[in-house]
Amino acid sequence: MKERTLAILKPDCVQKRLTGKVIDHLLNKDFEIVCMKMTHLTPQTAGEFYAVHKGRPFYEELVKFMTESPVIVLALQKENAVANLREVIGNTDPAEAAEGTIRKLYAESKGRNIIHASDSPENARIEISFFFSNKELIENGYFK
Ligand code: 3AN
Repeated sequence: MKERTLAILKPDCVQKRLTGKVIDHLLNKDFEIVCMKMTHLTPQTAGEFYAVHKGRPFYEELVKFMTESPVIVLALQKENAVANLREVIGNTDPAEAAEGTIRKLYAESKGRNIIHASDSPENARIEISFFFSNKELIENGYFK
């Protein structure tokens, strides 16, 4: 089975009306959407999702930012999806991100950096089940 990963189009992506462009970018890189929704995170949900960063200097700012406006959450699949999506999104700091990556193209700073992607297969499983139930996830691929 193809690997799955989780992406979040962050509030800056939604506010700048870039969601279509970013989803198109993901489709052009052969990521298949397994489930997708728009949701407005509460401080509690955002805090829980980013619990690993609790205590770091940017944690409060990160939670505040992630609750500024709705986000779009996507479960994606592809061969080697986790590592591949990290490559496609680029470095956390857009100034360091490679040419052609989503963050290089659209992000303005380390904090407001357009998109989240799971950083390991284990975290991908945890993050997908944080947002979606098994019933919601399409089982097989549909790309022709
Ligand atoms: P990534 O999103 O590339 O996996 P992480 O996991 O190191 O990066 O950080 C999670 C999120 O925390 C980032 N997407 C970014 O929004 C925020 N963040 C990380 N480092 C900083 C920083 N130095 N200043 C502000 N925000 C940061």
